[in-house]
Amino acid sequence: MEPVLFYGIPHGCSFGSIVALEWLGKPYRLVRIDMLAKEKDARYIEVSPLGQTPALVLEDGRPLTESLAILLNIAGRDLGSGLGFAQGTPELDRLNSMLSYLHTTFHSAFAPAWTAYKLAEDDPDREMLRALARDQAAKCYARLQDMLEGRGWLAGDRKTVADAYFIGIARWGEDLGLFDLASEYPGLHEHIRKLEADPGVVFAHAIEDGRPATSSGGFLGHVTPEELEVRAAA
Ligand SMILES: N[C@@H](CCC(=O)N[C@@H](CS)C(=O)NCC(=O)O)C(=O)O
Repeated sequence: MEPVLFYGIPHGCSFGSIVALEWLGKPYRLVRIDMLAKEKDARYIEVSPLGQTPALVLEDGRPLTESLAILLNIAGRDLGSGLGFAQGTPELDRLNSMLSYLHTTFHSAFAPAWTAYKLAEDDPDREMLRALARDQAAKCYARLQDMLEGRGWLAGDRKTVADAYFIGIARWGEDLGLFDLASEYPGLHEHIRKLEADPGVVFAHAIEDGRPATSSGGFLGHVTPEELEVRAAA
């Protein structure tokens, strides 16, 4: 079977992997995971032992977890797509550096606010956690805005998997009610606006929202975890 991506709702960071698959344009399928469900499907845990999305089941049935590994796997499937770069090039160094920053600093900045999201409205820790997330994420938005100054894309002179990953995370500031990005970071908001108009991003939103979605890439439909042949991880 073609690669199968497990993506999480609501608003998981797996959004970026859906966008990257659309940009690649090669056949793939999706499995939808409700991240707020109390019980985790046993087949899902077989693919993703930590119970996190994204996870990609490869053509030979091997599961691949972790966004960066998945995004680089997708980019490496066709370097001519411009989504990634060849080993040993300065362009790949910049892409890897950007992806690492987006994951270890930007994604992590929101963790306290996601913890707060799962707490009761009157929980005494809620506002402290949200303030911490806002403080951390503000530094990231400012740094990303600076890094984009005079550049069209986050890494390289074309859109790459870094832009795909970025757009799945950048929305969290407004999703969580922490920022008004248009007024606070107008330069960065311009990049977000450009990406939001991209057909791959429009497609990924429709998929997450459960609306009819028109693929300009290779989307072949959803499958259930039961329909997959999963090999044990090496
Ligand atoms: N290090 C993992 C983190 C993935 C991650 O944080 N996924 C979240 C959604 S953004 C998730 O699946 N959360 C559900 C849970 O932890 O129960 C990666 O980069 O792929």
